[in-house]
Amino acid sequence: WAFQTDERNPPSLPSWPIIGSLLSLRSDRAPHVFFQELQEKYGDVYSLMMGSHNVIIVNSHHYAKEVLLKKGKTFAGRPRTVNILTRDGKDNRFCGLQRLCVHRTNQEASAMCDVLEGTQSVAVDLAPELTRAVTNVVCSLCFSSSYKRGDPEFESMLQYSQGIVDTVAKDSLVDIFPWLQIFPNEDLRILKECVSVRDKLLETKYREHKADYSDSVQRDLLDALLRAKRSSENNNTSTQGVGLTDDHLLMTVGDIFGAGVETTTTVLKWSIVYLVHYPEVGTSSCTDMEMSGTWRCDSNLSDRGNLPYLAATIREVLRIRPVSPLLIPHVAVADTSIGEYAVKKGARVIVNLWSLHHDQREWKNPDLFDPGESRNYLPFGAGVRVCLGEALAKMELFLFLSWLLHRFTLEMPAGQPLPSLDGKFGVVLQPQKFKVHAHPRPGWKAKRGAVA
Ligand code: PLO
Repeated sequence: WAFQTDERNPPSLPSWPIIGSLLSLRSDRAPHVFFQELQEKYGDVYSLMMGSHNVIIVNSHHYAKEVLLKKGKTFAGRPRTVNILTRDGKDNRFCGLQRLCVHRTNQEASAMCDVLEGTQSVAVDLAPELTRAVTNVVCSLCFSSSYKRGDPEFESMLQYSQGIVDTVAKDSLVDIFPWLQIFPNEDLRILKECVSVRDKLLETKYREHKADYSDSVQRDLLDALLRAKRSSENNNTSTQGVGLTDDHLLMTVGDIFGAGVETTTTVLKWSIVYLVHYPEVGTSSCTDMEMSGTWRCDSNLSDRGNLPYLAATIREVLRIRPVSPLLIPHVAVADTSIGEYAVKKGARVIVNLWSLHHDQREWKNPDLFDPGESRNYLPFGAGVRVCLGEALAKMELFLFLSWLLHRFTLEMPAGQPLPSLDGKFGVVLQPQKFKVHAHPRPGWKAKRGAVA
C-alpha cells in the first residue's frame, strides 16, 4: 500500500482497516505543520484515510484555487458531523449580509485606547481589552448589547469560548471514530460543559429578543432572523426561511458571534506580536499616517488607500499566521478531479493554508515577516464557502490597528524576551499569552475630535 502511485489517484499514505492512516499520523507537531512536512514526500496533493473517510490534503495555491474557485460548487459540501457545538449542523441557514459597523468599531477602539492609557507604566496583557472591544462590535451587531469592564457575563463568555476553541477541533475525531465517545474523554467533557454555558447565554438573549420583538423595528441580526422565521411561519408559500427552527436561529447567531469574536481578536493579538518583533513596521505605518494626515477618529475603510503600509502589514499578519490554518474541511459532492488526480464523490478535502502561506516557491523566506511581499494567499478561503465576515474583519482590523498605532508605541518591558511566534493549535491558531508596554504617543490629543 505504501506510496500508491496509480496514474489517477493522488499518492496516499499507508492505511489499515478501521484505524485508517492513524498510525502514520502520530506526530507531536500541529496538524497543519505535519501535513506540510508530508508534502515533501507525497507532493502537493495526497490522500489519507481517517477511519473510513477518504481525506485529500491540498498543499499548494494552484490546486487550492481549483478546489475553492474553479470547481468551487463541486467541492462546496461540508462533512455531516455529529456535532456538539452546532446541534448537528443547524448553524448555516442564514446567508444575509451583515451591516458594517464602522462607527461602532471607532467607538470601541477609542474606549479601549482610553483604558490602555490608564495602564501607563506597567506592562499588561492587552488580550482582555482587545477581546472586549471586538466582542462589543459583534455584540451590538447580533444583540444590540455590549459589555462593561468586569461584567460577569463577559468573564464567563471568555472562559467558555476559550474552552471551546481548545477542544472543538478534537470533536471532529469523535465524528471519525465514534467509539471515542464511549471512553472517558476529558476534552469532550470540557467541550460539552462550555457549550452548555454558551447555549444558556444564547437562549437568554433569544428569550429577551422574542419578548420585545416588533415587526416594525429591526434592531440587530437576531431580530432579522426572528423576522425571517415569523414570515416563513405566516406564509407557507414563501420559500425564504423554510424550516427555520429555534435551534437554527440560535446556532446561526452563535456561529456569527463566536466567529466574530475569536477570529478578529486572534489576528489583533498576532499583529501585536509581530509589531513588537518588528518595531520598524509600526513606525512606517505611523509615518504614513502623519504624512498623509488622514487619521481621523471617524476614519473608515476608504482611508485604507492612504495607509498602504498598514494595509500591507495586516495582509502579512494574515499570511504568516492564518487564523484557520486548515480552513474547514470540504466534501466533494460529485466525482471530480484535482489537477491530474481523480477524486471520488464524498471525499473530504482539506486545504492546508499553512502550506500555501509558507510555500518556498512563493516566498524566499516564508518565516520572515515582510509587509512588502504579500501575494497568492487565501486567509479567508475563497469561492462559495468564502468567509462570511471578511469585510467586517478587514474593517475592524484596519480601524483597531490604526487607533492603536496612532495613540501608542508598543514595546516589550525591559529585560523581557520577545513573545513567542509559535501558535497554539486549536480551532483557531492563537498566540501564547504575553505582556507589553503601551506608551502613549505625545500629541495625539491635539487631533482628537468627538466620537459620539
Ligand atoms: C469559537 C468559539 C466560540 O465559542 C464558538 C465558535 C463558533 C464559530 C467558529 C468559532 C468558534 C471558531 C472559528 C470558526 C467559527 C466558524 C468559522 C470560523 C471555526 C468555535 C473559521 C475560522 O473558520
